[in-house]
Amino acid sequence: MFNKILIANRGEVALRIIRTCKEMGIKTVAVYSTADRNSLHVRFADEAVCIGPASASQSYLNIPRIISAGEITNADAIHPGYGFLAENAEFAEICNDSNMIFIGPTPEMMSRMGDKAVAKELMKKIGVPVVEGSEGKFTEYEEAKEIASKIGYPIILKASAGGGGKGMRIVREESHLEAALDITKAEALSAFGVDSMYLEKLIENPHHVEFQIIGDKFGNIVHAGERDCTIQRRHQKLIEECPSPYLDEDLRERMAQAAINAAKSVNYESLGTVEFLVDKDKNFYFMEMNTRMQVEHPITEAVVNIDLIKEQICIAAGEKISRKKFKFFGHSIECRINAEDTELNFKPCPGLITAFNAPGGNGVRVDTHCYAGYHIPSNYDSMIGKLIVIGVTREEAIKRMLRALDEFIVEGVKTTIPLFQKILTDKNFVAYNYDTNYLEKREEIEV
Ligand code: MV4
Repeated sequence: MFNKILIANRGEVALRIIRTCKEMGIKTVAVYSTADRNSLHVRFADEAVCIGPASASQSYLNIPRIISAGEITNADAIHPGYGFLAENAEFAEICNDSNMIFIGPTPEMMSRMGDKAVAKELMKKIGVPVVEGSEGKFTEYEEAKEIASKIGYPIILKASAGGGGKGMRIVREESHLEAALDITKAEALSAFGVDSMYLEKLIENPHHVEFQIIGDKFGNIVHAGERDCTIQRRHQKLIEECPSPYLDEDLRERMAQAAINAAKSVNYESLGTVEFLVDKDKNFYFMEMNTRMQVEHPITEAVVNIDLIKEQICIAAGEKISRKKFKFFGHSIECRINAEDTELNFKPCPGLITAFNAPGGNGVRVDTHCYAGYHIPSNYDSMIGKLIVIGVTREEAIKRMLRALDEFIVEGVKTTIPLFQKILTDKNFVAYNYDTNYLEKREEIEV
């Protein structure tokens, strides 16, 4: 097992990883920017190294400084968390070459799944359902036009290096295709450095359902159920729940098998997530595979009673998967509480938290790095924390979430708590009568 892990991240996720390390008897090294000097991950780690100024590109994305911090503190592994460098294959390779094990899959697995067009072709080859579309990648308008007219409009253009909704554009008629392709290619070039694209038929009003995969270095691959992340806004998930109310047992079993086959096709190891869209007729389609821990992992932890980060660390250290069959119990829901003004187009509200009370009690978990007197920096995401509840039934989980939201006091900055109170009392939410356009529709109605 590892002696000391450097956590190449900040905020609630850095804290989340430190907590598991402490329980495992592993020492921890925090890295931090000057904006995070007073952050809890700095206080709770055994050692902390300042790696640069506030801007992420000079600190949490600065590979040489993170590697140096690991070397001077004698870390033998690096956990990337989510975001920042978590899906950067080059970073994983540099960690491993510097004799600090990257806690995640191999760089090869990361780059194969990181190219969404390559991953999709691989899935098609092994019989995992994908949306009808282009074969491989293209950049030229003439090629896009030919494919789109064959499959029919509306279509969606996607950057092969994108993912999570970045570098995507819906095109409803041929006359818009050329301009849309130009803009999407330019966006992809500036965001990812490559402008190759693929396209597919647009699935209207889909549901987002993803499966948690766990693989070890011995070829064992299991799933730990699904998460329904259909409530999103501009590709930012707001609410996640497990199990998905949209699946019946038969569909769940078929999707789980497809997710396992997807992971097997690259001999996947570590934690991973296979994301699907499910359409109104309950057809499902592979979208992408994320090669990292996810923000929403605690709802899976709640229903299967596992520490996913412990599992991930053990796998990276060469251990076998601890459990091959999971017993699922109850229903879990997570709300991502952000410092945002929902009445001003979700404008981020960084600043000083003057009063803070995290809820507790039966079936409630709060993952946060915030406290009264904490200053939310403007340089990073605006997440205050995650509120996770578990109940025996979905109905109980919703009631428990409302009770916990009532106890959640955050003063000094605007938060998304009032929005969650509205959504969780909306009869359409309670009846699971919605799709991925739920919030956009609401916003149209409410303005
Ligand atoms: C799509 C789609 C419709 N048709 N692909 C967005 C995230 C990325 N992983 C895939 N995404 C989508 N891909 C086809 N062919 C609609 C979305 C999409 C979406 C998916 C899940 C949840 C929210 C969404 C919001 C907008 C678009």
